[in-house]
Amino acid sequence: MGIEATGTGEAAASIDAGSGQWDIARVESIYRQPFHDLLHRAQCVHRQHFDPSAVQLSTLMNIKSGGCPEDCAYCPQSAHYTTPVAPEKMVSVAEVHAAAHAARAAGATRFCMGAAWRAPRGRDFARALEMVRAVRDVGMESCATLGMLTEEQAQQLAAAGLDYYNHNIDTSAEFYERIITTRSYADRLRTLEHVRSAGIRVCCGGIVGMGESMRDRCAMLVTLANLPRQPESVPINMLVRVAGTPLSDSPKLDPVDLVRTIAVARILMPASRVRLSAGRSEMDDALQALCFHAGANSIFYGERLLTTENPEVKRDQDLLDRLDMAASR
Ligand code: SAM
Ligand code: DTB
Ligand code: SF4
Repeated sequence: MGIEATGTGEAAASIDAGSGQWDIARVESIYRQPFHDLLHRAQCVHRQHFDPSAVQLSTLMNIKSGGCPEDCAYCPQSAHYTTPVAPEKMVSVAEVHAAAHAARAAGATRFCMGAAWRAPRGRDFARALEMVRAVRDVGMESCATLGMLTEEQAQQLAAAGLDYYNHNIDTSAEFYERIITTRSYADRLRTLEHVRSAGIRVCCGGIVGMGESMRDRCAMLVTLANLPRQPESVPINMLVRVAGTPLSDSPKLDPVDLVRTIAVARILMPASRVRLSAGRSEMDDALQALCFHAGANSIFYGERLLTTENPEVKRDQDLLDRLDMAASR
């Protein structure tokens, strides 16, 4: 049984130009305000831009698993670490087509393809372009996350009809250097510029629970909110601690900090889809409900993320039903 998209759920949401108005000290004071004041404010902002019962559903597919040359300390797909993930060949266009069909039948509206690449190259990139066309043929919104892009590659993806490109800044510029050494924060921002100038919508967020400070979380949200145009989608991932990665023993994040981070994201980026992303398998229903109340209005939907578990479709349908939430684009 699928979830039916209402298609009417949202108020006319226009994405704010990132006006550069946010600074870290001000955002820290928002983050730190009394919990119920913060949630009230986030819920008010949410209702000015969205139907609070509407949720956008994205399904992920890993089109190239493992063996990545980057050293992201959180990632089980990095070739630098010995993890349960084995490198595999890129999947076929037919497999993508079939998976997109199944995702649409289950109620998802967006199909997101992830590849464990530093950057796409040659024939692999040509195949990724075909995959974008295949997803469009199925009638879903398409999203891809393939690593760094040149200006030309972004334009080719746009020409293939790509709707969204996911490229996360992950954390603050300061903390980033402790998490990834094989590329810079500036590299990340450059790809985002290429995506924007090609006319593709931006999906950009980060990870909480990596041992970052409250200030790092706020600084990350300030960077996102002050982009020349705010990202249309903002995934907030809670670290999935995978054996063999340098962050496998990170202390568990206080769930209150996850909720605060989502509320602040909602306040700073009122018209963006804030996605409660990785880590939901470890969250109970009450915590997820609180995250929706704080302004999250999108999830990854389907039994797998890229290499790790996500809640079963039936469990999500049941939770959304009980919260009177329905799917919308
Ligand atoms: N290789 C491309 C890149 O890094 O841009 C695309 C795929 S990469 C796996 C996409 C995003 O997944 C990362 O930017 C990170 O935010 C998130 N991610 C990866 N491993 C994670 C983990 N263990 N827990 C939470 N999020 C994770
Ligand atoms: C994003 O922000 N989260 C997704 C998607 N964009 C590509 C990936 C989460 C990955 C979690 C770990 C894994 O399954 O490998
Ligand atoms: Fe590679 Fe992306 Fe994983 Fe980093 S997050 S190791 S770039 S797949």
